[in-house]
This record gives sequence, structure tokens and C-alpha cells, in this order.
Amino acid sequence: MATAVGRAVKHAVTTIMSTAKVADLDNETVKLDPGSYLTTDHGIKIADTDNWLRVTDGERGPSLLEDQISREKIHRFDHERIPERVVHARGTGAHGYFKVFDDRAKKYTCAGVLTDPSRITPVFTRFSTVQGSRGSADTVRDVRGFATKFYTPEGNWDLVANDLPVFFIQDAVKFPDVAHAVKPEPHNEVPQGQSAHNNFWDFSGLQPESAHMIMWIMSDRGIPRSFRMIQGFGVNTFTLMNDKGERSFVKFHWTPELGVNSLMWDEALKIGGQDPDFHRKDLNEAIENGNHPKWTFGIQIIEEKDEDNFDFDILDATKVWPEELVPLQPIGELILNKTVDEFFPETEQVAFCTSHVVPGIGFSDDPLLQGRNFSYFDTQITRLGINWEQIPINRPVCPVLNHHRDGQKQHRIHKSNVNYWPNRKDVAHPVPANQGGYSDYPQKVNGTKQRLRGAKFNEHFNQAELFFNSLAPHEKAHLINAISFELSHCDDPVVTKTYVNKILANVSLELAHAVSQNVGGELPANPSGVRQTHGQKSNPLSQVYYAPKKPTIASRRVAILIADGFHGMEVQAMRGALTGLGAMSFLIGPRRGEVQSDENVPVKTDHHFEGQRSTLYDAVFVPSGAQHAKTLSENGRTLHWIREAFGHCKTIGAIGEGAGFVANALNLPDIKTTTTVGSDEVSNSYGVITTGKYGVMKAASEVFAAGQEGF
Ligand code: HDE
Repeated sequence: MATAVGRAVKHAVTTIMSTAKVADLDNETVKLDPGSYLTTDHGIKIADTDNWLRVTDGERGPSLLEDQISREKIHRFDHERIPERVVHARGTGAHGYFKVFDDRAKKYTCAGVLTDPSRITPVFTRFSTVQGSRGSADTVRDVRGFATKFYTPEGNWDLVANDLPVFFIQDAVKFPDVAHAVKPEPHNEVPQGQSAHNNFWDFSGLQPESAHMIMWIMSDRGIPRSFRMIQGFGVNTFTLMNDKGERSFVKFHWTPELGVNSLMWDEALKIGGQDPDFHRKDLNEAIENGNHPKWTFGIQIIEEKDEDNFDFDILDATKVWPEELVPLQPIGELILNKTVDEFFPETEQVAFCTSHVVPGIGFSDDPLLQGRNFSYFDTQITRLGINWEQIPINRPVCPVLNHHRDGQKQHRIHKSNVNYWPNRKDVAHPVPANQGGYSDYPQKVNGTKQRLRGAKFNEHFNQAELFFNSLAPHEKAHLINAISFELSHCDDPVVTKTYVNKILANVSLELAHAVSQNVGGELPANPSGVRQTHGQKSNPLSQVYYAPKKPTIASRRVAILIADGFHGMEVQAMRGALTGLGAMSFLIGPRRGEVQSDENVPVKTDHHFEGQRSTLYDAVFVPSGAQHAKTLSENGRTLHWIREAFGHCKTIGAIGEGAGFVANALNLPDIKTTTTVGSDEVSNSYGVITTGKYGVMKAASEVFAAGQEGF
């Protein structure tokens, strides 16, 4: 819910309001004016859309099949659904733009989208979960998709990324296996949107190449706070080619401006029931409030001459390129600034293909990428039909001219009596381009046809250990708990035992012991045959590394608990301070309606205590006011609000009698309950910030804001 002031402030500083793609879509947008009437699809006006034509004596009677208007309405409804995506079915999307800081990437690529700082490239980005179906919950433990379509003057470039930098498998031919294993089990279609089941862990225990990916997905990365706070990774190794025809290997990265932040597992579980649309609402709410999410775009480059200089294969998608070895070079930024007008035509029908690149960008022999390049186009044919690229959201903003014809749902009418090349009219267009065409890198290929992987593809645990070693203590604890939760849901002991003994023991004995204790497994004290660990770390693998340099509460949701008699001026001042910092505040009261302040000024609440939970907010504030604090203290739900928010390590701010209520709810001796009028003491214990009356409001709001650093 937007605050009007916040909206006005943010929109005033927004520079790019529209893009060439948004303007293009405007041509397709149905315009409704005050004179518009309902019509059928063939255009006749409809006078009655509520009653089927029937033979009746005035009371009852059979409906007539001849009623083409009612028949059309039902037919259209019957055919509204299309197949959902086989993976990544649940998602949400937004429009935005991409620009590069300067032309520094020219050394590596001739792609204008990556080198021309005068360009504003329109984009559409779709975020998704992987396992669940279209109606599943947003906050499940899963990988998040982060797919971006760049509408460039040279054609569309689709960067189909995930929020984790590695993948479960090395060869695309294993994709149906991993997708089947993680999806609901075939006999009962259980569970939905979860990897906590026998089949997934059975597969993973027998497929050691998934070990590294499992570490990532079981870490806090698997339960993000927001799509706006995830990283994005192209995962596969692509190539760049410069105007001298030189090629280098590249990995693409998105780094969020707001830092990489996660929910706590308890929150994620609860939100799954309380608000299954939490992430899609969050994205829309932020954009509509002018808090436009932003990511820095970075590239990691390995020149051709260095491709064999690593102890892993640089084409293996189960490996990262550690930033200590291959630095990340920031070259541009992505900003999402417009929500969709209608979900189906835009977010549901957008379709991505890893094979869609523009001149200057190419592929490597990464065996996962090679298979993806086949799969995405193929799957769009099932979902949307062969002419899916004519659908407005998928259509490039540059001319599309060729001799492809017909197929279901063909929209384009070509005025020509030839539809082949070469033709006797070869002076007429389209003809092959003299300049600017896509040129393939003349890669030398030499080999024997075989079904095998290179020797370096056989090592699966070094980077899984690197990831584990790099986590902060709280991140390690969360990872151990997450794997324990998942394995506890596997009722076949063979699955649990195999995973702990064969996989976790090879990643880290510390991890294996902790998990086996939790899940009742039997891990020998010194299992034989486990790998020698290396003990190395890499800081960029921990989320802590991405905390914004300047702490911010912009776009965060703050709940303000009030009851009749609350201190009105404090709430007004706090809301003003929060809005100024770009945060959103919501009044939660004993009823959805008017609540009286201490000066008997009625204030409209946004929600009722029962209607929302602390899990849906990032922080809680409680103003002073004796009667109001008494009401809160006597209500089990509001006591739970404070206890739950505290348990999830959220900042809690309170003043005067409000501080007394918070201190009682938490029953912690260190929480100060300064109630003296005019007292300027500000206390911060365990992230609970309390102070005296209105006189110190400014100090309190500053401390409160600074306290958000811990998000
Ligand atoms: Fe996908 N993947 N994938 N994937 N993927 C699809 O294409 C596939 C992989 C990713 O918002 C499908 O249009 C294979 C890695 C995203 O519309 C399908 C392999 C990464 C999306 C498909 C992979 C991804 C998809 C299903 C192994 C991270 C959602 C619907 C070789 C870099 C895009 C669709 C959207 C979707 C195949 C592995 C990301 C079936 C065969 C690695 C973000 O074509």
C-alpha cells in the first residue's frame, strides 16, 4: 500500500518513465473510454451478459444452444488456460531498463548493449520459483529464476539466470532426471513447492555433482526476503567476441543494490500460509511506491589463453569462478520501474531462450548450456505455439524480416509473391545483411564422438566445502538446520544415510556430524575414504558480503501497533521519518477503521491485529499512550506480534508506555522502559530500541533507522 507522499517523492526523482518496449506494447493495449460497451469477439454490441437465452413461461425454461453470445462467453472461458511452464511455473515480472556505465567492455565484446553508454535498453524481467506449480507459494525453499529479455536494436537478448551461481548437474541430458526428482512424487503428487521428500534426496545422494548446488539451496539463499534482494547469475559459461574477432569466456552476474537478504525459515513457513503471494506483492508494492529495484551488472572474464589454468573446468556449471581468481567487473545496471498492466499477456506469455543472443555474445561448449539452447525454444512451442515470438511481449523492437511462414496463430501478412531465398527478385528485401549480421566465432573443433565428460568434471566437493567454509556462523547454523529439516521429511532411512555418509561427509565432517545428530543418522566417527579438506574460504560466497555500504531501510515495511489513546504526534513524526527514508509504514489496530489518538483525532488503520502477522513486516514500532499500551498488553495477539518479531531478529522501536508493553511482552531485564516526559535517553538492547516521550522522537527515529542495518 503506497503512502501518497512516498509515491510523489520517489516519482519526482525517476528519470526514465517509459521505454521503447513499453511504447510498443501501448499499441496493443485496449483503450477504454466512457463510451465503451461490451461486444462479442466479432464486434457486435452485447445488451445482456447475465441471462442465457431460454424458452420460458416467465419463470423457468430450458436454455437454447442458439445463444451464440452466451456460448462464446463459455467457450472463451473453457480455453483460458495454456500449459504452465514445466519448471519455473510460478513467477512474476516487471518492465525496466538497462544501461552500461561506459564502454570498458569494448575490449571483450562488440555488443552495443554492453558497450554503448548512450543506450537505454528496455528490458522485461521475470522472477520465479522452480519446483511448484503456478498456484504454489512464493516463500518455499527453492532456487529463484531471474530471466531478463533485453530488447536491443540488434534483436532480443535473453539472459535466463538464477539466483544461485551453480546448478545441480553438469550435462543437460540429466535435466529431466533432476526436475522429476525434485517435483512432486509421481504416485501422489506430493509435496508441492518443496524439495523435502525422498525422491529429491535419493537422487541427490546418488548424484554427487549436485553437492555444491545443494549447499547453496539449503543455505539462506533458498528463502529470499524479496526478489529485489537476490543476486542473479547466468550460471553457464558464455563467450564474448570483440570487433577484432577475439573471443573470451564470460560469466554474467546481477548484484542487488539492497543487499542479499533472506527470510528466516520459520518466517518462510508461516508466510507460505499467511500470504502465498508475498514475493509478487512485494515487487509490485515497491515499484508502485517508487522504490525501483536496481542491480549492478558484472562480468567475469577468462581469456582464451587462460582457459586451462584452473583446477576446475571453466565450462562446468557446478563450479563458480572464485572472485579471488577471476575478479568481477561491474559494467552496467538494471532498474525495474514498471509493473505489468495484465499478468497473462505479459508475465505468463513472456518466453525466454538462452539461444537468443546478439552479435558480440556467443556460447561456449558448456554441456549444460548446449542442451539449454535446444530446450527453451522447444518448450515455447508446446506452451505458446510456433509463432510465440510474434506475441507482443516477446516481439523485438527492431524489424523482424525473413521467410518463415504460416503456423498456428500467424499474425503477420507479407506482401510478396516470394517466400524463399534466393529468389529472382533478390534486389527486393529482405536479403542477407552486408554488415552487422551475427557472426559465429570460427572455433576449431576436433574430436571423437563419445558420451563422456572431461576429467576435471569428476571433482564435486572442493567448491561445496569452499561454500560451507565461507559462511558466517549464523549462516552455517541455518544451513545445518535446513538440511536437517529436509532429511527429516524423508521417511526412507536409506536416503538419509546415503546423503549424510556419501555426500555431506565429503563436503565437511562438521556439517555431516551436525546433520546426522539431528536426523538420527549413523555417521562413523572417522568415516573412511572421505576427501582431504582444503580449509579455504571465499568472502563473496557469504550473503554478509553484500550488505549495502550505506545501510538503508528504503522499501522496508514497518508495522505501527496502535490502540485508542496512542500518542498521535509520535506516530505522525515516525511515519514522516520513515517515508523520508523511503520505507513504508502501516497502522495496525484493534479494528480496520478509525482509532482515536490521545488528542481524540481519528486515524484510519490499514489492518486489524488479527488480519496481519509480524512475519509480513520488517520492523515494528509502538508509540506511547497509557490506555493504548494497556489495550495492547491485554491482547494475546499483540503480545505474540512482539514476541514473534523479536524471535525473527527484527528491529522493534517503542516509546514511553509502549516501551513498557514491549519490555513486558519480552520479559528481558535489559530492555529499558524510560517513561519520564522529556527524557532523552535512548536504549538499544538486542535490537529493541526504546526511549522516553515525544521530546526525543527525532533521536529515536534516527536510532530506529540505523537499527535496520541488521536486516
Ligand atoms: Fe531452465 N528451463 N533449464 N535453467 N530456466 C526453463 O523454459 C532447462 C537451467 C531457468 O521466467 C524452461 O520457458 C534445461 C539453468 C529460468 O520463463 C525449460 C536445463 C538455469 C527459467 C528449461 C535448465 C535455468 C527456466 C521451462 C539444463 C539458470 C524460467 C519453461 C540443461 C541459469 C524462465 C521455459 C521464465 C525455464 C530447460 C537449467 C534458469 C524446460 C534443459 C542452469 C530462470 O526450457
